[in-house]
Amino acid sequence: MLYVALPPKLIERLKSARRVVVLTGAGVSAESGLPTFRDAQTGLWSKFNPEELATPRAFRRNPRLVWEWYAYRRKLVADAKPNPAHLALADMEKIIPDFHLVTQNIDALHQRAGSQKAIELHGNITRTKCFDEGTIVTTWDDTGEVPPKCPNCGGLLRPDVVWFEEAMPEAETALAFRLSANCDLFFSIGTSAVVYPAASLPHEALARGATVVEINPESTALTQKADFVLTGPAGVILPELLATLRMFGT
Ligand code: BV8
Repeated sequence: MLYVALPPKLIERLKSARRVVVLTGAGVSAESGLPTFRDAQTGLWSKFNPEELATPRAFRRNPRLVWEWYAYRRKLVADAKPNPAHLALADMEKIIPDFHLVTQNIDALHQRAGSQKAIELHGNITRTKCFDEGTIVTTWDDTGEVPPKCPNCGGLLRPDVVWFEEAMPEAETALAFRLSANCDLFFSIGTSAVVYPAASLPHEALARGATVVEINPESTALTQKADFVLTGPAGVILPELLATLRMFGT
């Protein structure tokens, strides 16, 4: 039973699309119970602005505070489950031959839902690296120090995520731009479209003549430019989109 009436013209585009790129943001994890990046923070963290905490400056100034913020978020992520939005995207990857998922999220829920090729632009909260060497660290002595120390150089450990004013991962970013410039259908799902360079991707697709679809319960910085705007939660709209794709045997 379809709950969401997809515009007929979009259904036509879905049937003819050959190269599909999806960009996701924190909104696709909202129905897993994870607060979005710009949701008001709760409890102990309510007095902090995420954009100020997610910076090298904040970590240098107060490494314990930043480490504990990520430890708190890592626990939320570990306790969360992929929701129907993540699962539908994992299925779309299976049925659309040339499909690529680019995510701004650091929660690895796409991978836990079964997506094989998620391109992580902003890193992954489940990975830890040395602040000084940049190398991934999988085990360290639990001396009770917060943050823990790198077993190799004694430097501070940090989450393997991209902070504001930090350089993006080169390979993932170049691939995301190349895919966006060569797709014929681009979805922007669950993102406020304000963080760059990720927010440039749909414009890259538009500039090359792709059709851009936005899925979000609210309007965003992209809404005016999108060809189709499906207003609602990703966990409801994406399963319907998948059902439509299956109906037309894409
Ligand atoms: C860089 C990891 C250069 C950490 C994140 C001025 C203008 C333009 C750009 C800049 C500028 N000043 C600085 C910059 C660059 C800066 C930037 O863009 N700043 C912004 C704030 C203006 N960018 C950077 O610094 C990037 N690096 O540019 O490098 C450089 C080069 C060389 C050398 C040095 C530097 C790095 C950016 C990466 C930052 N890290 N995350 C962490 O998470 O702790 S970004 C952070 O925002 C999250 O990753 C998040 O994914 C991302 C985007 O947010 P959203 O995902 O969109 O989440 P948000 O809460 O905003 O929105 C949620 C949406 O979901 C809403 O629209 C809501 O309506 C919707 N929603 C809710 N429920 C649902 C839903 N949708 C669907 N279904 C639902 N159920």
